[in-house]
Amino acid sequence: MDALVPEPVVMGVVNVTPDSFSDGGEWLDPAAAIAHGRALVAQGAAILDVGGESTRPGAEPVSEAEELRRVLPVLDGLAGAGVRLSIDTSKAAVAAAAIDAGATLVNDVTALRGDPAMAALVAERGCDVCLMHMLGEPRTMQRDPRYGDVVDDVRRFLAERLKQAVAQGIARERVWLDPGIGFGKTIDHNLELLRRLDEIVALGRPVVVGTSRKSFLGTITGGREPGERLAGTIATNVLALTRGASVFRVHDVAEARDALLVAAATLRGRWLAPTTTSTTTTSTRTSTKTRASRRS
Ligand code: HH2
Repeated sequence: MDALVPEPVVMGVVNVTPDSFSDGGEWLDPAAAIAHGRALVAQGAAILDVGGESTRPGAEPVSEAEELRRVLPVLDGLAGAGVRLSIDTSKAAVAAAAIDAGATLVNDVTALRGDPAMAALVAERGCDVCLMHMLGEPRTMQRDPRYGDVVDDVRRFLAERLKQAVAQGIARERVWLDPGIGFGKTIDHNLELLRRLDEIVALGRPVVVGTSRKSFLGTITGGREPGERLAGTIATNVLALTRGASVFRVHDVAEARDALLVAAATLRGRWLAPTTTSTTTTSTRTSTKTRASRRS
């Protein structure tokens, strides 16, 4: 099995929001967001995930017009940057405009439940879609989340959403799955999902993991702020790789990419020339500003 470990795909996060839990407000200006996206490409991102609405615990929804206003100039500015573009949205109108601007992946944290028009749009436009598990909705999801067996429950949910997507005309090969780390989960739920991620991978579709800077990493390490959670992010990404995850959604692309390439080469027992290039060093970059986290 180890001989088959593919090159990990690193998805860099471009949050065009005032209130994201780790970098809110840093890239709200379109020019800053475009420059940030280009920097992530230089660091080796294969995908840029552009989002205009925070999904942190307690976040208030954003209107369609505002979300479009935030993400469209950034997608336009990043088209031609040499990587795939993903739109992190649960609104079909935002996804449609993003696809027109060059996005080829819809990252929908509601797994096509947020907007009744989303499944038909994805089917018609033939793009890839990431279906993520979330218990409840961002405003309330961290209020005492409960499961029978968290891994069984999340696996069943994702299998059902995959079935529904296919029933609505989306090709099975276009669907990626994500356990939704931090979305209606306690620390123990997150850890159990990561420990038994192979059970989600067994559904037979690419698995995306998003642990980057999330607050369970801060809590486990004794109260680290979001900008101090890179080591925890890398540890969880490498472990997720060993359980078969293939796409890693991160804020700190250069470091995650290097760790994942070395871990994948080690699992395989041989290295492959990387298909993404990284032209930045990881040792001289300044750390991102820290901010109190509200995500578990
Ligand atoms: N996590 C966040 C947002 N989108 N999409 C997927 N597929 N998986 C994730 O784990 C995931 C996601 C939250 O992180 P971030 O975008 O940095 O924060 P915010 O939602 O506050 O903007």
